Amino acid sequence: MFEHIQPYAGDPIFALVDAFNADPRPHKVNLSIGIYFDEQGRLPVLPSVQAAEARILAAAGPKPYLPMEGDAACRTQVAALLLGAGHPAIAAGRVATIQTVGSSGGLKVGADFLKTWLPEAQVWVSDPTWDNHRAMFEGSGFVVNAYPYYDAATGGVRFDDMLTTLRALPRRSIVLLHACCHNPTGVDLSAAQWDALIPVLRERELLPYLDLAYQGFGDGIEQDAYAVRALADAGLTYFVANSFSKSMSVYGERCGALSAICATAAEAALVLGQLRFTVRRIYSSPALHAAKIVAHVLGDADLRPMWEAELVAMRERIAAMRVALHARLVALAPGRDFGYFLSQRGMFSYTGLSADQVDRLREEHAVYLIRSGRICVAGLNTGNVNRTAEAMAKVLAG
Ligand code: KET
Repeated sequence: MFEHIQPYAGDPIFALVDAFNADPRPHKVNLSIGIYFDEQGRLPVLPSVQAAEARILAAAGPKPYLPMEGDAACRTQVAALLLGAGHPAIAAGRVATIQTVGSSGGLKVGADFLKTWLPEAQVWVSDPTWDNHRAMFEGSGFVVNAYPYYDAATGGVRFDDMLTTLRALPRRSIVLLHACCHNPTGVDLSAAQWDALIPVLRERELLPYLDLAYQGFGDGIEQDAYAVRALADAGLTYFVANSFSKSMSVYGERCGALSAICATAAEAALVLGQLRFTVRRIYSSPALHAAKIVAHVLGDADLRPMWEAELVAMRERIAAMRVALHARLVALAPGRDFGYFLSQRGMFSYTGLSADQVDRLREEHAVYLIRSGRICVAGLNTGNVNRTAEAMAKVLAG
């Protein structure tokens, strides 16, 4: 029955985490997966989330099924977080938000929905992007193409080439965009570039699909929602999948959402209905505990500012690690340009290290990063940043 099954090569990110965990070297450094670790190298439990969970447990409530679209309070909070409370699109009933199983669940529900309702469309992702984007959309039956994005020569965005490619796409093409903290490069569009991109999206009648997995890790909760809000303000129809895995440090709880911002309330109702059906036939309904965490943290007058301050502290610690790594590398490998560590945003930096150099870092120095050369800066701390810089300098020296 199953003899013909091809072995699964494993996911490049999760496989590396397994290899890291199995590595007996005590000084090993994990810069592989996009997870925020604290100064002690631990996965933090945010006090705001802890307080929310204490309240949830104290209430000792029953555990019914949630509806297919998820918890109402959670969905309301998410829409307000993304667009800003009282945004006209919300007031007009043009936003259909569903709570999903992580933002991965949201991306996938959206992909299946779009394959049903825009079956001829093709998907365009940035070159490069998170590997799972391609896998997810191909898994839903789409042809996935790449538009120019990262410019290795300048460390910036090939913005003109990106626009030229998007201008030539058939109408109703699906364009996946990282709303902030681009994974894997850490290189984002500026506000001015978003403003220049929006008319192209509109004129070509493209469907933007935003992925917002790192809200708060770039410049701040509000600033990192610039793209989400600019598209809404411009009256575009688009999707946005957002995650709380990183921003609330609740990876395994699978807290995420998918929102469709539509032209009319009637369209939003149609989209919501079909999103519900899509959920029903995949996993029926999302998780109750995830909904309660998100609704409490975002909706409570005491917990919300706590969480926002905790997010600031995570962002600032990453920024301090960028500065520390940069300073050490400049000292150890003079004449090379490491300015990208300071200009790139969010959890990731794209080092330009080759796959061979990445292998050497892992094998000779127990420093783990994925073979594209992406490092998760949030895995650095004052205890391992110098070692990491020394290892990188040695590998760069040949
Ligand atoms: N989108 C992006 C851009 C992203 O980097 C991740 C996770 C997700 C969505 C998924 O988030 P969630 O809400 O937990 O389903 N990225 C890291 C972990 C992973 O690969 O799953 C990573 O790139 O390391």
